[in-house]
Amino acid sequence: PIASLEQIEQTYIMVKPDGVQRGLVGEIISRFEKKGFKLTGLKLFQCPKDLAEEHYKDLKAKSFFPKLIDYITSGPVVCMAWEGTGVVASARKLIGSTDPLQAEPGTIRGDLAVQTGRNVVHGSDSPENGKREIALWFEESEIVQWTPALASWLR
Ligand code: FUP
Repeated sequence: PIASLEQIEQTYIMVKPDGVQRGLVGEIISRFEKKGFKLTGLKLFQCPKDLAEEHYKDLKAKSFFPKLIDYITSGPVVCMAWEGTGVVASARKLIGSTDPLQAEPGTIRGDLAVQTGRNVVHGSDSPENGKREIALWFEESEIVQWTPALASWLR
């Protein structure tokens, strides 16, 4: 059945600086494309410290918070907005557990990372946070609503 509009969610996915520097951007984008989600926003971006702190504000009290902020701001990230039915939970499954050593093989972290503090990718943990994070990392004009052209280029 065709998904009802209410089931269509948005999630914020980000290739972290280690993922960019290790040349994993294409590989990571590819996993979401192949799964069948729709890309609605994409940019390479140097994150300022205040934005990193806002993004991770729920973790402010954690001992690793300063290191996390240093890591996320240490080089460019690739910011993405993805849309689709159940995309939030599905993207979390594709990404795998926070600790890459616990992440299942076949997941992005399970296949491509070793350390929790260098886990290559971020994905929103709820539809509400998906919306919040997309609004935080993107200008409204950077989000593109589009409809596939029904493979008309094949004819
Ligand atoms: P996740 O949703 O999988 O990104 O995990 P969390 O929101 O719990 O953590 C956010 C980021 O904090 C992780 F990607 C990496 C970092 N972190 C640490 O560096 N040490 C920890 O013990 C837990 C998280």
